[in-house]
Amino acid sequence: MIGKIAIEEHFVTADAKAYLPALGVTTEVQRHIDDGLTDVERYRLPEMDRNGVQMQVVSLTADGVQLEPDRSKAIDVAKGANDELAEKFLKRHPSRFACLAAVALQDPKAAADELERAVRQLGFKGVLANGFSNLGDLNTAEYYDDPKFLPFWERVAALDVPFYLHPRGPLDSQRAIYAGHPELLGPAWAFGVETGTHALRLITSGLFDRFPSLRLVIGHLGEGLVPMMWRAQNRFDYAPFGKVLKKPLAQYLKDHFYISTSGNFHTPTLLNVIAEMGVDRVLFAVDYPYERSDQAASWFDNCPIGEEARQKIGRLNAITLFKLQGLAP
Ligand code: GRE
Ligand code: ZN
Repeated sequence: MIGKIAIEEHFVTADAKAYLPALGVTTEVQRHIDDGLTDVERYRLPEMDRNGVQMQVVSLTADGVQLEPDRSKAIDVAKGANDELAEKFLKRHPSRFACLAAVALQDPKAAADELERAVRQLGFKGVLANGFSNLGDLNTAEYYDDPKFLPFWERVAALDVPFYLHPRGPLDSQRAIYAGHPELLGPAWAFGVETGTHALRLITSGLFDRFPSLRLVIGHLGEGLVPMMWRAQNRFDYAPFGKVLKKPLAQYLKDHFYISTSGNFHTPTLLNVIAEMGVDRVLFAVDYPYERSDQAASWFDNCPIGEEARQKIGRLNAITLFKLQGLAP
C-alpha cells in the first residue's frame, strides 16, 4: 500500500540521548538505532520511500523527558526537543512528517503550557509521554491518574489532541520479578505490562468520566490489554474497591483508545484487535528505528483484512485522529 502514515516513529536530541534505555542489542543494531534516531534525510526518508510510508508521526524516544527527575531541566529538555523536531522535520519536510510534543509532566501546568505552545505555534498534532514521570529522584513514579494532573488533562481536552501513552520500563525498585531475566525487561515484555497497567489506572480513576472527549493512543497492538479486558471488567464488577465508574470498564477502552501496530506485526492479534475495537480504532505504526519498516510494510500490505480496512488502518484513521489537514482522505 502506498501512502501509509506511521504513527509511532521516533527521534532523539543530543540532550535526550542521556535518557535512552540500554537495549542489550549488538553493536551493529545499536548503531542502526542511533543513526536512525538522529537522521532525517540519509536513512529515514529513503526507508519511508522504499516501504510506501508517506508520513511519519514523530515523537521523542523513550525514556525521554519522563526520566529527568529535575523539574526545570525536564521543562527545558521538552521545549528544546519540540523546537528541534519542528525545525529539523516539520519545516523542512511538511508533507512527510507530523509531530507529537514532548512535555515535562514533572510540572503539570508547564506541561499543559508547552503542549499548547507546540500545538498552536509549532503546528504539532498531539502529545506523547513515555510512561510515568520521575520527580525529585529516580525512584519516584508519578502516574497520570493522580489528581495533580487534572489541569493537564483539561488542557489536552481543550486543545482536542490525542495523548499517546508510550512504554518505558518499570521503576528500578519494582523489578524483582525480572531478577536474572534482563531479556524480559524492555520491549520484549515489561514495556507492555507497565503501559497496560498505566492505561488501566487512567480508566479506573474516572478520568474519562471527567473528560468524555479525551482520546488516548497505545501501541504494540494494545500492550496486552485487549484480550484481558473482559476478565478485568468481570472481576472489577465483583470488587471495584470503591471506584465508581459510569460505564463498564471495557467500554472505556473502546470509547477512548486508539491502538497502533507498532512493533507487533502479527495477523491473528491484529484481527482480534479489529474485532474488539472496530476498524476505525486501529492505526498503522512501525516503531522506527527500533523495528524494520520493510518487515512492518510487507506484513501490513499483505495481511488478510481487505482493502477498505487497509486504507483505514494504513492512512485514513490517522488523518482523522490527528487532523492531518492537506492530506486527502
Ligand atoms: C519503542 O519505542 O517502542 C522502543 C524503545 C526502545 C527499545 C525498543 C522499542 O523506545 O520498541
Ligand atoms: Zn515506540
